[in-house]
Amino acid sequence: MKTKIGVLVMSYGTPESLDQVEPYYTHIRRGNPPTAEQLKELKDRYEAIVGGVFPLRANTDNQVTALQDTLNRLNPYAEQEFVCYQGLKHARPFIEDGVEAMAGDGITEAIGIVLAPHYSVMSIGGYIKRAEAKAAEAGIAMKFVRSYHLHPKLIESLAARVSSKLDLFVEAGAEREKVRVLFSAHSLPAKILEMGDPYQDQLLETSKAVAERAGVTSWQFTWQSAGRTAEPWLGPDILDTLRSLSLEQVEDVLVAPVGFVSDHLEVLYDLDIEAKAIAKELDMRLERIDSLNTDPLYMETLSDVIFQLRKE
Ligand code: FEC
Repeated sequence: MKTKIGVLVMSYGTPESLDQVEPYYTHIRRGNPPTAEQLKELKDRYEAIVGGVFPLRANTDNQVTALQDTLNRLNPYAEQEFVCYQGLKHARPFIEDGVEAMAGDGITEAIGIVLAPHYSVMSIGGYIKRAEAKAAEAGIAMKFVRSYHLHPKLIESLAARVSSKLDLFVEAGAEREKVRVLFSAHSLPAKILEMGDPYQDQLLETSKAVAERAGVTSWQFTWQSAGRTAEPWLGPDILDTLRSLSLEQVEDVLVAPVGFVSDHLEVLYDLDIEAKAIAKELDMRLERIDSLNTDPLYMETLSDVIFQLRKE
């Protein structure tokens, strides 16, 4: 019989229905319930994207299934079988539930990976800390992938997405070189820079590698989706970047949210609705690259780094 190696696939998590938005938001806010106004504002955003459906849930389910298939199809270890478990940061099954499920299935060795390519102590670091604590309690030996932001297959799939959308601008009459490519990612509190956190540098490295691979020279990086708190967040925010580009007479913009791997609120609302509305006001054309979701090259990226870690 093959030995089962657990793979804890971790992702942000999303509510299951509109009445689950409040506990979800409270969890994100570390137990502090949102005000009625904050709650309404978040529910309105979910309703605006797809009328109360939560696309991240099905997308994460599909990514986990596709990853398990890819891992076992490309598996270089004949005597082992990879079994994927889901562990979500802010919704069920929580990270701890995923570790418990592995223990319940008799798994003693596992690898953890997050469906987000760039490391920050405030993002991936948080996932790993929780999984590590639960694994120690459950007696599972676990190793973790920390980042995979420069994996050649990830860069290739992102570059292909940038190129195909640039072709559409050209078909519509724009000059390829004049389309400004905006790489973006979720902002974090600016204090991470003083902590020597690699998040910003890794995002710039991904952006540069994708631009080079796609032959793009007119690009810049911008933040998006900053939290609604009083402390300073990393900027500039994409909405301010669009206003500055308008002053530079830029008319065509392609957004590549390289910090995200799936269609969800931060892409479908913050970019497709909010940023597009500002672009329209500024008389700019704004498009977005397709999300990776279950792209086979993305699944191979994840499998490669898992196999690599297994070898170490
Ligand atoms: O579609 C969905 O239901 C979920 C979309 C979603 C993703 C996501 C990814 C990241 N976040 C990151 C950091 C923060 C920090 C705070 C924060 C707050 C929110 C709120 C919502 C939300 N995030 Fe998120 N994030 C998603 C959704 N995020 C909703 C609460 C309302 C709001 O501020 O908009 C601030 C928490 C605090 O108050 O302390 C920090 C990072 C990522 C990318 C990495 C990852 O996926 O884990 C970093 C998807």
